[in-house]
Amino acid sequence: MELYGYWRSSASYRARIALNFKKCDYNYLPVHLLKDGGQQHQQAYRQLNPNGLVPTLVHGQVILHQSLAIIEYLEEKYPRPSLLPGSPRQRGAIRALALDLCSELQPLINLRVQQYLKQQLEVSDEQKQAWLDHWFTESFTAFEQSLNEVSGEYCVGDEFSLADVCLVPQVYSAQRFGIDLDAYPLLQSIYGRLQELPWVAEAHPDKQPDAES
Ligand SMILES: N[C@@H](CCC(=O)N[C@@H](CS)C(=O)NCC(=O)O)C(=O)O
Repeated sequence: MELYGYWRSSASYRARIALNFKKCDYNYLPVHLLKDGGQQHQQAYRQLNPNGLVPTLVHGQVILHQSLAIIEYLEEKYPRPSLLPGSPRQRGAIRALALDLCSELQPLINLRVQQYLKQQLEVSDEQKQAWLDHWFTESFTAFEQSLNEVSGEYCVGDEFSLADVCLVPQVYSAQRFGIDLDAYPLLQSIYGRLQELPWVAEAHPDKQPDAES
């Protein structure tokens, strides 16, 4: 199994956590998002992932893009331990929280969006930071409210799930972009607990072969 990714890409980080949780052996193949004009745009890579985004999973004849599709593929191939535990109601809550982060927040703060703001729309660094602050605040305020309803030890109840897989990288990104997390005590305490899990710790960007200081 091969995972094409970038050390501090949140979507790659999600896939790494899921692969580790499922105890899958995989080769990690770095795609540098900034070098050579962005290796994700090179034709050889776009043949694997037409969107020019990481991650991509290759498993035999299977080539998959979209981290949530990759994770659902792993879930179906290797159902135990499950990333969608609990009742239909809990699984619904898990999927909703995962989508809140992966479909609503992350696309707004992605590298290509930030590059477009800077290069095409010529916004200042202050305006770009205001953009990031705004979307993180919108998303994390709602997420904290949802956690009040559905969390236990982890995002949904007391079992690790896909929602936790998605939360860790988004909090890492928030810290990287200097977002103040004081208003989200539940989110912070769950994040702290998640960091101690070995399959999460091993997936940390700083532990990847392409990590830069
Ligand atoms: N929805 C996609 C998002 C993938 C994505 O946005 N990847 C980012 C890194 S987190 C990327 O490759 N960005 C490169 C770019 O914007 O040029 C997924 O979950 O796989």
